[in-house]
Amino acid sequence: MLYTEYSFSMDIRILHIDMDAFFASVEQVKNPSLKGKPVIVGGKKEDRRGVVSTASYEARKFGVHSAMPLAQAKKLCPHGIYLRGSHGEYSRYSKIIQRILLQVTPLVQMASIDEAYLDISGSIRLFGSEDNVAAYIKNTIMEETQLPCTVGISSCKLVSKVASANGKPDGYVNVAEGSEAAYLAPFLVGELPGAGPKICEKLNRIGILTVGDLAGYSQEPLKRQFGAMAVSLQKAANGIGSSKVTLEREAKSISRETTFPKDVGDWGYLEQMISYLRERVMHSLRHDGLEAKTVVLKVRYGDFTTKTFSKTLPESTSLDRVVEEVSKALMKKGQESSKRVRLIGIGVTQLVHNQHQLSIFDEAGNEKWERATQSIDELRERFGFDAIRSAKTSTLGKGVTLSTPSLSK
Ligand code: TTP
Ligand code: MG
Repeated sequence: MLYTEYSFSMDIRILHIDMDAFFASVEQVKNPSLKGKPVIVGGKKEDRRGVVSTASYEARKFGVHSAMPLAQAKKLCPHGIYLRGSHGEYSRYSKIIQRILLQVTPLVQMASIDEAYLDISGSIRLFGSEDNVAAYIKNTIMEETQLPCTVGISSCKLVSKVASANGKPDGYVNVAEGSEAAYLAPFLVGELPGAGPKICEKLNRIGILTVGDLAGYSQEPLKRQFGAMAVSLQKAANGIGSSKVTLEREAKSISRETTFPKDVGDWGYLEQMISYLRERVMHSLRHDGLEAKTVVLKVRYGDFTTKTFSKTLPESTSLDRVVEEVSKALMKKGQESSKRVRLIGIGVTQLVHNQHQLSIFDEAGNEKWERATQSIDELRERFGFDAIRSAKTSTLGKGVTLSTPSLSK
């Protein structure tokens, strides 16, 4: 049946991710002998002044926390390992994390060096579920950086942030649509982002201890106490908040990759998978009205060595046919090693806004291809990417589910 008119509504789902004990965890990755030990970043043990930047969860057991004077931390945890920290490294890891997050959706807002909000509304279908999106992010960050993080998902930024804070460390909390207020109700008001000590003290004085107390308090007396802020406080307490993620910058590349459940040695199969991933990349590229100049193949072998092979075209393109030829040549290079493959992916970089108009193709034959591609794109936009499958990817089965699909932009 052909549907000429259809409508659908999509619930907005916001994912918040925050790295666990970020600076301290990076130090533990850099020096694995520190794993499982109380690591305090902020200064050397002999420093008299200064405050704690962060403490590993092992050190937090002794009461050490961010912003505590180092002298006090040393009293609480004299056997701790005190480090000055390496800020260049933290930024480097932050960028790696951001790159991974951009594989899930282009709608990523880095809120600080170790946290981000993602609008995952449009990615859930590809991953199968919200839980899969969270698992993908946690697993990929762990695989690429060895760093733990916590993820919260809800319908707005505020609730997702509370959820991730509450799931720490190495956790995941999903607050279902409609249950935001009930989820927040038992927390102390101080757990609401933005409710600082002064506001909390004022709230406590009028008998408001929990978020639930605040949500149910009558508005008029609250207005007398807090003025205009009363409305935003009660909104927050009811789990109503912004779901708008602010984008940092435009996409620099588009890629798709997948990790196999078992290492693969069959290059015929790998070629089909690459064809499938490439078609998805190119579809997304055209969807955004872009063309690319460089094609990159990424192969992670069974022994965890990762290699990238790339080729830059004389002219930018958005045509599958052109990129297919390049990717085949790159696959030959990737195959030179006889190792089995753990992960494979393909991407395009050096993106420019569409240079070519349908009617002015220089190369004979391209116009036909472009028209055919356009029709396929239109059908896929309407009925989903897998509604049409090319012969090259047919033996992958209907509706490929990538074990770790990656949608990077
Ligand atoms: P946070 O995310 O607040 O803390 P965290 O990642 O160390 O621990 P967790 O999220 O698991 O509770 O901050 C991120 C980094 O920012 C942190 O590792 C160090 C730095 N930071 C400071 O330098 N000073 C501070 O007061 C805080 C709160 C953080
Ligand atoms: Mg953190």
